[in-house]
Amino acid sequence: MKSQFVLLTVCCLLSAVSAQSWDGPHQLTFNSSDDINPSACKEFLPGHTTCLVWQRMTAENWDIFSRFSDGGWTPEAAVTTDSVDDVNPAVACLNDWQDGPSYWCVWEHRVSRLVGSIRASLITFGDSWGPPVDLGPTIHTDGDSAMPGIITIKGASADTVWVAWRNHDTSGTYITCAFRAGDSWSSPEIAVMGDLRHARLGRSLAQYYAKPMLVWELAGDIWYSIRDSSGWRTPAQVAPSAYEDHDPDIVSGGGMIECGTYVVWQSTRDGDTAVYITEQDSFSVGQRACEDSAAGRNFSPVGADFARTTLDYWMCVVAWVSDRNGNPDIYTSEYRDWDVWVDLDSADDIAPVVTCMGDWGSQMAWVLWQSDRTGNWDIFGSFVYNSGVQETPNAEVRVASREAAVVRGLPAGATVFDASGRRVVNPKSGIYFVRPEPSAASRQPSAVTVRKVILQR
Ligand SMILES: [Ca+2]
Ligand SMILES: [Ca+2]
Ligand SMILES: [Ca+2]
Repeated sequence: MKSQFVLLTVCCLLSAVSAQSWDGPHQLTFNSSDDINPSACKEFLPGHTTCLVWQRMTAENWDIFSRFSDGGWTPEAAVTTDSVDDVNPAVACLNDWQDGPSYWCVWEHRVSRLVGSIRASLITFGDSWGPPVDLGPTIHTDGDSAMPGIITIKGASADTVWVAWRNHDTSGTYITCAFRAGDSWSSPEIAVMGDLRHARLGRSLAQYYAKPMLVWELAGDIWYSIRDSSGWRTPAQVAPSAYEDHDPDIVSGGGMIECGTYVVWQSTRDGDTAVYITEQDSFSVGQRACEDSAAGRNFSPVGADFARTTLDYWMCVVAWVSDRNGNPDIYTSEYRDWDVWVDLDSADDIAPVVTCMGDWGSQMAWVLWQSDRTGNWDIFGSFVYNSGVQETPNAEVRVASREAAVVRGLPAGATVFDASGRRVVNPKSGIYFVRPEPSAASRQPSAVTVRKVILQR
């Protein structure tokens, strides 16, 4: 019994240490009205300025507000305070790594119970939000929403801003998109038709110039499409499974940096409601991103590009909600910690988003979410720093190539790592890095090649 108590105590200490890697929670709204639906830049941001937007019930309709992290958080700035409901904001950053960044905020502007438009407004950091621009119409019914998303795509001379939203009319349900190249917005175009839900916009895997990418849910499966110059590609499925797959998100790669894109979502494929993530160069296989045992239900996964690891490519932060402690709490997995709680307040903590920023010396991730712990909904956030981990000449874990071999079962004695270099004791199907048992003649781990494999059970 004593040893069990000691073990339990150690586990509690380890858990506390892990969670303390997140500094917070910091309360970011203080209005006694409801502040909900936070959103923040998905792009990895050079410097230290990201933008948080959310909606607040004021004067009996919803309005959009913003704050900027600039070392601390700037005072609130209204994006729109007009007399109809303005809901579901999203924001993206235009940043040339030299001047002050600019940000586009988009949201649903509900003119009536059924009809509205997608509006966009621009701000250069330090100025005020500009007058709103209508990007295109929306039709919504009770309980559904256009949920606009926005992302910037780095170009040779200027960035392109892409916006996508869910729409429907008598011809069916579809995703509409519009883009801004130069000084004007394009007319809306239909990206994907179908009885889809939970569409999210991000960037595809790319070398230097990414392409817009959409994910969505259709009849319990996850699908994606990428837009080439000729239009949106034929949709393809993400990590097919006969079980229920819901609520995908795209974890975008960095702006000027060569790095990939992941898809995260929730699935019942292991018999519980859990969060899964693909590899950055294959959307065909998912690996679990949360605990197996006593993990409760895990849902609403989101992510952002983050940090360089010993595997010499970029890893991401994924945040989600888990109710394993009896109420919704915020959890994350990131490059060094697996299934870490960010906040365990007994209130309802939901709707997380992730935003990451920094320079080559230190990188910072914020998880932002809404909580009702104050007696009304407010926005809270916690942050973590990553000083970066450099590849060293004698690093034990290294990748020989980015190509993965498909294997069924692993060689006896092999050591298995996940994409962030953590050892995996009982790997499920997924993408791993395998180091064979060194021979007696070669006990130097650095002399052993690590192979990337797709493990199929
Ligand atoms: Ca309003
Ligand atoms: Ca909670
Ligand atoms: Ca509030």
